[in-house]
Amino acid sequence: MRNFTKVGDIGTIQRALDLAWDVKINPFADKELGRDKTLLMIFFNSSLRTRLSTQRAAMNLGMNVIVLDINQGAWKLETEMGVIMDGEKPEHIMEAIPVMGTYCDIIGVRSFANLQNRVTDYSEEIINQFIRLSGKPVFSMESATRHPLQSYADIITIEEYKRVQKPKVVLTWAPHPRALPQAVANSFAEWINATDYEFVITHPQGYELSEEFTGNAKIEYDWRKAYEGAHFIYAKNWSAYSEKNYGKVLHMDRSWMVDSEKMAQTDKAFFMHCLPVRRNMIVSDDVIDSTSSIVVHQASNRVVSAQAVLREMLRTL
Ligand code: AN0
Ligand code: CP
Repeated sequence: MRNFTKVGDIGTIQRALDLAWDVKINPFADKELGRDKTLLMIFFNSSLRTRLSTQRAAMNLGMNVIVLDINQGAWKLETEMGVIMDGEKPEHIMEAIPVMGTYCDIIGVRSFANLQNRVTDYSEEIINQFIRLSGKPVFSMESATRHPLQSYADIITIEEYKRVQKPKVVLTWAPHPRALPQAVANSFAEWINATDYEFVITHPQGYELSEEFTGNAKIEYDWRKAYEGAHFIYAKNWSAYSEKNYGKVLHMDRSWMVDSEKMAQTDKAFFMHCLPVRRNMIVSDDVIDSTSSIVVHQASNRVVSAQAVLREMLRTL
């Protein structure tokens, strides 16, 4: 595997899971594989889990790691082509990316959607520029439209906790005060669609996601019906995707918050969220503090997904 930006890059879900169990059984089995190899992690946006879990995964594989927060100490980077650079930004990605490529063997990139222009965001300009210009294998640490390392960890977590062969998995929109990308929800839908689980997405009118990602999932506007018999409730906020309202917070309807009344409709469902999560906006304290909440274990699996991906990339260097 040269680049990793979506589920198809790693192959089938079964293969992804086999690789993950392999990493889980013995996390240090491949610590020679990364010897004298350097991972460069580039962050255009903040992170807690991705940064720490990916670094930990790389260290388990014996790699050296360099981390750069573009917004803290690096030159501000111009990303537009053909511009007269008389503004704020002293350096262009046309030079910066190939230069960064010379310092490492593998590059991880985190770059969120700017939520201003749907066409620009969904063309995945930033991560594609890294793939085109760096000369090195590139993986996504959340791009404009996807967060594959998160979705991979989510599937590992569901497999560990499921009590039936084909669980009912529900992705529910939940309120949030600021506009967030659709990436986590898109990616979760893309990965769940690659499984044989029953999959329902529930959200208020106006928060429809791109059909490119939702595929054949059942869209249910009535959360009561969606929650009925669910085995996993996966909460996430996202801003509007529609052309007219792209990137907007249409409302913060707090009746969509995941609370114990809603969880009581399920078949003893587990509560999942990628984190960071706003308590008593997305989920009530009593749900996230209950034994049905598996968010910390879910976050711990980010080391496993990152290590499985890095191991595959190291093997093809
Ligand atoms: C980001 C998002 O919703 O895409 C990152 C989640 C992993 N969340 C926030 O910015 C709060
Ligand atoms: N879930 C996740 O990617 O978290 P961070 O934004 O903290 O990396």
